[in-house]
Amino acid sequence: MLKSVARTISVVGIGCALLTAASAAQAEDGYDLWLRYRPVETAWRARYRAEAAALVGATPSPQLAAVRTELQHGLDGLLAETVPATQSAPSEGAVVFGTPASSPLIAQLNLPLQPLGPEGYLIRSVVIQGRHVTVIAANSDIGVLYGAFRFLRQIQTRQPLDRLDIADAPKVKLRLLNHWDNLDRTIERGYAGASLWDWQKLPDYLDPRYTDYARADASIGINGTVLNNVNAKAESLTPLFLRRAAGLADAFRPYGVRVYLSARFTAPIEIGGLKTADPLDPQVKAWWRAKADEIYALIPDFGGFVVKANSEGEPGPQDYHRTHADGANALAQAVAPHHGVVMYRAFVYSQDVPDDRAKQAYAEFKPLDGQFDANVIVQVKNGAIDFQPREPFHPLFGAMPRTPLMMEFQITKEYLGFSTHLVYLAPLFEETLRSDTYAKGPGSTVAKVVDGELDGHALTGMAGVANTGTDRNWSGSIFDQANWYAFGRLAWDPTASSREIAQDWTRMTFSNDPAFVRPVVGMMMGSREAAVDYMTPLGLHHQMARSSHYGPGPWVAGGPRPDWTSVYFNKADDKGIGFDRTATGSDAVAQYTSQAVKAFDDPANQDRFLLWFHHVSWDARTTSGRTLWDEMVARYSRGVSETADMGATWAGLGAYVDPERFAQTATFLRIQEKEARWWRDACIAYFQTFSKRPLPTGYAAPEHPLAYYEGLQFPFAAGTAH
Ligand code: BDP
Repeated sequence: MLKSVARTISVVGIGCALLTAASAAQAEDGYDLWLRYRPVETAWRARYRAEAAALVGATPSPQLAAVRTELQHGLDGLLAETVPATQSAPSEGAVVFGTPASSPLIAQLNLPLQPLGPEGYLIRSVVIQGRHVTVIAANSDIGVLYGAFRFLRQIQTRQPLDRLDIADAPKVKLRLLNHWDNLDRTIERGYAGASLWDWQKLPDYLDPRYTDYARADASIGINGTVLNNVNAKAESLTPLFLRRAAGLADAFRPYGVRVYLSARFTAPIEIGGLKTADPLDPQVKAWWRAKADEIYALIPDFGGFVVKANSEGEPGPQDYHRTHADGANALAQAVAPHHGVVMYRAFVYSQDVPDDRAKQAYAEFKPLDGQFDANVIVQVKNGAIDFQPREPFHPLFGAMPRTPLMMEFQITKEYLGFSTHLVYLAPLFEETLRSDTYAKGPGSTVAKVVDGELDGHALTGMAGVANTGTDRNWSGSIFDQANWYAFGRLAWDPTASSREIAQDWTRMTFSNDPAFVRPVVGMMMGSREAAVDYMTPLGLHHQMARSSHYGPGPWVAGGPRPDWTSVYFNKADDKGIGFDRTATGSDAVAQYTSQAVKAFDDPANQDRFLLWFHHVSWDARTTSGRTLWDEMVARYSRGVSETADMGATWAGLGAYVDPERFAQTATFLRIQEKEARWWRDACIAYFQTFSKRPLPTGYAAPEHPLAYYEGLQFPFAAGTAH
């Protein structure tokens, strides 16, 4: 038997050598994401074939069937042969998967699974009946699935399979994508095509892409998806759309991805025929309860609601003189009998409060600490303004110890160049998560607030505003896939390293060759700082064009409200630039602990947040020794040259990448360089009207006069409602 397997291996081996050579030249469109499963190099193949020689595991549930399918598909692709599969008999080198309930082999091993909880897994090299095998074991079928993806990653990143002993479990409970998808399939702030959800054909037609979406999510540990825009339409809660959502839930269930919906606060009026949506009105409460019952009848594992209320014109409890807690609790009580949750967003700032916008969420939510029901989690953006290239952590983190707070990051790059700029977001996520709130002394990081450790919360979560769409490559560009990937990995473990995640992603997405991995990871790791430099250096923020948010607009003024303008945030005048948020200004700093404020002003951080917290005179010296004006020009220019460097690095890597992905990335990098220059030139031209200082020697003047930049218009820009 062994002999004949060996013979097959060598025959397939020759075939595959040819196949590998051919596939290097073959175009790829990015559809496979980081789950490419292309054959490993010959040197690894023999090794892996011996260590993953067979698949053993029963498939009594759809989840375990998904495990089997994924392992089969993955191993067949990576090892370039059909790996034999059986239900039970362990052969030498087999991969045995399952739970103690589904696999007698695993049950008899008495593995230490208990501490791994409902979603953790164990991958271990063991001997069963005298044979060396690898077990992928967990308490639940979904845990086994996560373990299977982890096992495949081991091969995809060329790690050894012998002597494995990996135990892992997620640190965060709700790991969700938030889709800002509208029911007409447009996507608010979406840059990767139309919505994946083909509502018209649902629930009868389940596009196979739904399965691939759920596979991708599960491969990085994402366990929930909010299907519709936070600017929700009440219609998403009508029977028609609920049936359609149930179709999606069916498609995602084998992969452990639960469906959630954004709820419009006035749905009881708009689709329920009530006269009010007052959360304390008994009829309103009853309406939400009945609605929840109706949803759970269709989607038994429905996760719950996301609510954007009294924010940017959306209705909410304050319309009825009730608090956010009243609003959240009314919905929470409706889903509580079904174990659902309410994720209530803290992204609020009022038209009527003439206070610094950065202060308003804290002002509204902090007094409500302790007033939310147990199944409410308050969803807080990483910073107090809005997903800017750089913001200090949101002051609510650490400030509401009696309320579970979840993180909201934005994966789609609304403020970071849409899909044509290569900006790897994990360093931004990591910077926020590692920030110290000092709420309970040093080490009270945002990550510890989010994973519940700091205040002992069991309900924990992290949401990422999704960047997916119908583009073949899912995310608008190949490198934007890395942001989806990194979000999942950080939601699983908020202390993970952005660099290590980049390494894994690069290896899985392109190549394991160190001559490729090293420069690409270098590019990725520097890319966010480059974007900060060419868009909003030194703590500037909210300087983009009005409404579309495409390109620079530091001159944006007027319009419906001051805090939707750029001048409100840059406060440029003859004396200097920046928002004074100290005690002499808006005093937003008072919302942070004094140690955190000290850290913001630390020389190491000062340049990062200088103009976020201070109005600084043009001639003030920065930490570099240059004047502020000279430093700004230097930063903008550095951002441009860093994008040019990325283009040059990529240009030298053609040998490692298929032509299609290589060429698209090269073109996007050229767009990025052009747009970085646009940002630099437009901002310098505008701010120079205040600084009235020449550019330091050696720095080129903006290509066009200011009026040119101010006059640029981009009607029908992507991601904007028309
Ligand atoms: C802003 C977006 C807007 C969203 C809003 C939100 O520009 O389209 O509706 O955030 O998060 O970043 O609610």
